[in-house]
Amino acid sequence: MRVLVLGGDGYLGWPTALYLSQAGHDVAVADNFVRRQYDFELGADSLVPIESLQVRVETWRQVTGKSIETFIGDLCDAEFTYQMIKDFRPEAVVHFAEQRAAPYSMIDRKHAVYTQVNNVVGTLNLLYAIKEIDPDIHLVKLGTMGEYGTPNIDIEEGWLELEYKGRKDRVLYPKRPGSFYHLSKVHDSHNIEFACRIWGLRATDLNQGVVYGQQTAETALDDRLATRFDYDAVFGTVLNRFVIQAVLGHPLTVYGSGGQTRGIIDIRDTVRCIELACDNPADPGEFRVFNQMTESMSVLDIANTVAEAFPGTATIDHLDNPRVEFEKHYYNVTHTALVELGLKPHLLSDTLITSLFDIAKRYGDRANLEAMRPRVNWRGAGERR
Ligand code: NAD
Ligand code: USQ
Repeated sequence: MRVLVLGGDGYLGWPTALYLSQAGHDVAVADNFVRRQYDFELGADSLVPIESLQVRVETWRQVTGKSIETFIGDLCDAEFTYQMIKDFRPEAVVHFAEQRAAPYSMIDRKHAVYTQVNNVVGTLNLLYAIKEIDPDIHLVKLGTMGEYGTPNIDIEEGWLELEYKGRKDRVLYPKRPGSFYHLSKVHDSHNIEFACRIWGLRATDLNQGVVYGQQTAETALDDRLATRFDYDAVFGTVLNRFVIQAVLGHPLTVYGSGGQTRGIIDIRDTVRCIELACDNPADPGEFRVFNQMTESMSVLDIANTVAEAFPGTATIDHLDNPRVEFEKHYYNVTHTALVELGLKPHLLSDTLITSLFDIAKRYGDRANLEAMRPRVNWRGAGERR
């Protein structure tokens, strides 16, 4: 299958492109490298060094003999987006190419506006390009579990069967997300559902939980194929941060009591889920939602699990929560659709955590401890203009 991976230079897009290429698909990646610019802006960097996209692709060719085509440009540039779809003629488009950090979107007005414009406009350009060039293309879009928030009822896979005053309907699951970033994903979901409904497009919205891990079988083939390993308080995600903090002798930074519970998933399952979604496309006109997570854990449980697996001493620090979120809440998520398609989840294990400790140790001297403390506060006034 011809698969175009948008955001193919990022933490998840790059390993996904390699996984699909290794599985025999014809793969192209697109990116505008804005993720590398956020690092310059924030004075942060991936703990594991990453090569340029050109070196990555050339290394992949040397190691496997397989080629990956590249498209360098911005999805918000409609001309670029249309031309790329016309040139590559994908059967599936996997869309990772968004600003994905909740704290980044909460820095101030400018970053909130940037995040929503980048994410919503990029996706809208893509929907139009698909509709006008080849409406049969299957859009596989990365959404997020955080779109739902933490409602006091079970979370279903995107849709809810509702009975109200004696009448029944199937409605999009009500959303109450926790950042302007997460809201951008809700806006995307509505736009995509609308495009499926009015133009008959086919789409799968993957509401993914927090990803952890750094290696896949393919990225491990050569150091130059490595993907990012972020630990800073803006882009570092919780489990990866705790692993790196333990290795650096930094207290594990649990925000508030740590009772907030999230869906999590191993990066090796992420890449497999994408392949499963591509191999089993949505029907024309169908807006399909899968909850792409394999287990739920509270932040404190994640911290305790990492601390217990750590061979030395790891301490836990409860910081004042910089975010506005429930720390005590109900959380029960349906996530069976991908398993029914064949996913065999890697649940969080000491073996995986130990392998992450080894990676963190190897590159620990690159860490900047200044980047560890959260500086973005949800209640902050932000930039005034
Ligand atoms: P990332 O920031 O590492 O990768 C995103 C890539 O998209 C970057 O390389 C960036 O340069 C590119 N990009 C952004 N805007 C673009 C634009 N307008 N045009 C072209 N390229 C653009 O993020 P990631 O962690 O790989 O996440 C990928 C996707 O998965 C995101 O949509 C994110 O919301 C979703 N997701 C991530 C996680 C996680 O834990 N990392 C969890 C759930 C969902
Ligand atoms: N947290 C801590 N300490 C930390 C970092 C985070 O307690 O040092 C807490 C946060 O307060 C939050 C939880 O851990 O309650 C998760 O935070 P996170 O930064 O790991 O993840 P989040 O902001 O939700 O965003 C990440 C990705 C995003 C993706 C999302 C999936 O950056 O792209 O959409 O995970 S989900 O959370 O399911 O929406």
